[in-house]
Amino acid sequence: MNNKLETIPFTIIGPRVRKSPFFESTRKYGCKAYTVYNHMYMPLYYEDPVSDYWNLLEHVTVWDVACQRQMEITGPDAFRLSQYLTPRNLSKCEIGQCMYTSIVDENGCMLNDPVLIRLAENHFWFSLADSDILLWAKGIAHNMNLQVSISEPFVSPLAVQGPKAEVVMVDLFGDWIEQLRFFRSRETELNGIPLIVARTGWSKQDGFELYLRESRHGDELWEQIMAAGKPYNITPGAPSTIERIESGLLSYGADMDMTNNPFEIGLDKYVDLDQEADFIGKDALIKIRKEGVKQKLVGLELFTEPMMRNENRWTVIKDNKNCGTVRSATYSPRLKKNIALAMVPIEFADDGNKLNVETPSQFVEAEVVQMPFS
Ligand code: THG
Repeated sequence: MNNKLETIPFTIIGPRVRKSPFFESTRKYGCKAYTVYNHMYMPLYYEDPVSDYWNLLEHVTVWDVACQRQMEITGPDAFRLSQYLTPRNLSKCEIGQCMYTSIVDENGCMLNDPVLIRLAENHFWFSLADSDILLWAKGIAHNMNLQVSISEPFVSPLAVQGPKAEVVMVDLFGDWIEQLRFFRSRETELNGIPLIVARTGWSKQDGFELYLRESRHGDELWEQIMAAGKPYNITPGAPSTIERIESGLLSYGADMDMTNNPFEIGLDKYVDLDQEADFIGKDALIKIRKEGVKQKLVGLELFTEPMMRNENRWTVIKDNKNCGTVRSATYSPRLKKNIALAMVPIEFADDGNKLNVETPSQFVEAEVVQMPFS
């Protein structure tokens, strides 16, 4: 590929796509690229994707992930509806607990993979990936005649991620941060800014998400975290494509979509088909579990020089036949190899299987490897 011939397309910031309460801060701190997620601008990187990645691995980074919008469900039937929306067993979810869930349709196919927080017995936030689940939930609730209120409050997560996230958070909030377990949350405030702090986030480098309840404090919250993180080399950052592929964290729309079921993408352990409660897609998922899946999302190593372009959806080839698709790919600076997530037929999904991948510029040898990559 001749890089000189490439032009870099850009996106104009306009009023139709929403801005997060941290948007002005992200501009001020030099965000160089945004994408759109849940109809909102989301920062992609500041220095460059690789420098931002090292900042995440070695220090601590602050991410504007306000685009992980909340679907709030309250009212007497809030538990019933929330459980009906997901194959995860919510009777095991304590108040204050978070759960990684899937939302599937009647065929057991993925509509979203939110992180849920149970705020009270009948009060849930579904922190959504990039699809319009509020409409789906409203339709379901209306049809079932449930006594619920479903809305999108203007609550905005800000992530603090990296090995030094904990020390920054302790300096800001106190020692209780050390006791906050993975996927637990607590209501708190920071100098009068009401927040929910959870030990969650889309990286495996440890970290927290601060759910901002009052948008007008967005830039103030950002600045306070930046100030507290100064001794620890804090930098602005964003969800890192490189780190999340290394860690095997999935991206809705990239690695999976409405045509995939949770078993194909390795979310088996978040599906409870033996629970008593009914949920959308239960019969379909029971059938799929019985029959087995026909394809699977696997890790691939691609044997070629570092591939810096991240366009994916390349064709996987076996014996001159198309047999799957690369869904996400990146060069890993840490592992010094090209890694990818690819959907392949089940007969080629075992570790060690040799495949090929056709990118726009080359024909690459590849091998199925275990995830997380190492
Ligand atoms: N945080 C919050 N909301 C979100 C995301 C987030 N909504 C959209 C998107 N990210 C959802 N996707 C994921 C994917 C993986 C995880 C979280 C959100 C994750 N997985 C861990 C794992 O796979 O090891 C742990 C899951 C568990 O054990 O419960 O963290 O990042 N608020």
